[in-house]
Amino acid sequence: MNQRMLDAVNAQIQAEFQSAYTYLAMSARFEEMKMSGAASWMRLQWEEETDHALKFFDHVIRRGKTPELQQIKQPKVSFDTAQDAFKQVLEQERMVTRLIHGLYEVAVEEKDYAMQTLLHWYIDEQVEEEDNVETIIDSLRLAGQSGQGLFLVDRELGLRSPEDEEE
Ligand code: OFO
Repeated sequence: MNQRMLDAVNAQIQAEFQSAYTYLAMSARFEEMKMSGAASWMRLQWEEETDHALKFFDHVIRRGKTPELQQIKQPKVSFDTAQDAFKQVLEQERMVTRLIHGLYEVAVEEKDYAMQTLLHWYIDEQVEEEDNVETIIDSLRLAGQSGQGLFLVDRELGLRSPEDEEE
């Protein structure tokens, strides 16, 4: 792995941890809103993003290099409805998708075939994540902002478990 590739992966490790941190802050906000299902969903998402960061971290080490961890900023989280929150999640995931695609372009330019193979997993993962979040936004739209519909969606979000996630 050359220096350009390593710098790009270090930046992506930061982005994954940053994203994880934002989800944890969103989990706290949902706890405050007494939506424990959505809070639990966000907490699992925090775990998943942390795993994404570690997958890059381990790959760098396996390739005989040393990851250089970068600063994680304070997450700015502000929303009053679940629909708003999940729209922000979708924006965030679309941004991560762009970063992953950018990283793939670097891997192609640098002829880093091992990195390209690793990134196939992330590219697929992003398609799945965006799709899941769009489905949640649709459910929230149908449920409306209050009442039983929202209660049911929150309960469903709380059913997400680590076993649902593919490695
Ligand atoms: Fe959902 O972002 Fe990681 O890769």
